Amino acid sequence: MADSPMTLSEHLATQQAYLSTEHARNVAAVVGRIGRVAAVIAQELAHAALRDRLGYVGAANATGDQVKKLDVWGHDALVAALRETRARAALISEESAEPVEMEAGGTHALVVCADPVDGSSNLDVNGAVGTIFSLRSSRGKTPAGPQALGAGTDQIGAGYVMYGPATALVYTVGQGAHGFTLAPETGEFLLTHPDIRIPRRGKAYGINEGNVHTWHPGQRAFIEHLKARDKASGRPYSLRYSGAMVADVHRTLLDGGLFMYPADWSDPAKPKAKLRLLYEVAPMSFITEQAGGRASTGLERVLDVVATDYHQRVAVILGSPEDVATADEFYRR
Ligand code: FDP
Repeated sequence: MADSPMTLSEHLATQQAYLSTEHARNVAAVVGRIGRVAAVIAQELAHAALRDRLGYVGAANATGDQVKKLDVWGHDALVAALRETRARAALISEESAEPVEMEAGGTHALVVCADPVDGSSNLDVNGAVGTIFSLRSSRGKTPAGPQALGAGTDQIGAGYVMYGPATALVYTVGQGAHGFTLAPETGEFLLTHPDIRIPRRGKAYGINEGNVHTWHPGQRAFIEHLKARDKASGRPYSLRYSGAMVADVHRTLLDGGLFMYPADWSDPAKPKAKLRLLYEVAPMSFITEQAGGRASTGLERVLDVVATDYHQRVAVILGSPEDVATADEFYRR
């Protein structure tokens, strides 16, 4: 009989050697706790239509998006879960304009940046959604929230949970990207995708093509390139887009290709991006690089972009390294 797969907590223990002792303990506590709250979120999503949890609350969040009932519920569930660990010092969340400061947990306490329910436009149509998180050091400072600002390379860990037909959790502490699947009968995440390696090139791209007229000319030319027929290089690529970043990035990590959300260049003096740096693009870019992929804004490496605002937005092109390198070339032409 095959050995039983490693649980998330067993796997977190194997990663301790790659982090300083104090950080390692806190990362294991926070990721383990996020795993447990994810199992609860998965249950809530499964029952949302039955419990009248679908639809909007009738207010906008810090970045102007209309908030859904499950966004608020997910934020509250995450805050409560993190408060139960002693490893956290603050939470930067899509659903809160300012950091949620928590009782300081010592020099190695963590600042968690999270989008509790990402892809919420999929909620009311029973589509896949996710939770994204990023971990940084509080450096023992109070308030801890400002310690989240800085480059993506400062992240100690990152991960996401995808609520699809199965609930999947992928995380990194800078030593590869590892994927787990929730066993509903035990509530445990089990290692099903150890050391994910993204293919060097893919066959599909994900982008909201309805925005084509707002794109940078390099972005437009790149998409035309992907659609052009060339048997030798495997083109045309197929279009795959779910509308939830977590689901689109998860597919891209496993199958290769690209996930893109380019900026709106209608006013070239002020390009406007949509996705948020701290709790969407930086963590997903960290995970992608750890899987052997690449993540760019078209103009620079995402992880080098310095956050100066909690809800800063940034363009992203991430996925198979050779595909992203080709996209960058189109931006330079
Ligand atoms: P959503 O607005 O539904 O929360 O977080 C933003 C996000 O979803 C991503 O998950 C997703 O990739 C993107 O926005 C979808 O945006 P479009 O509807 O503009 O394509």
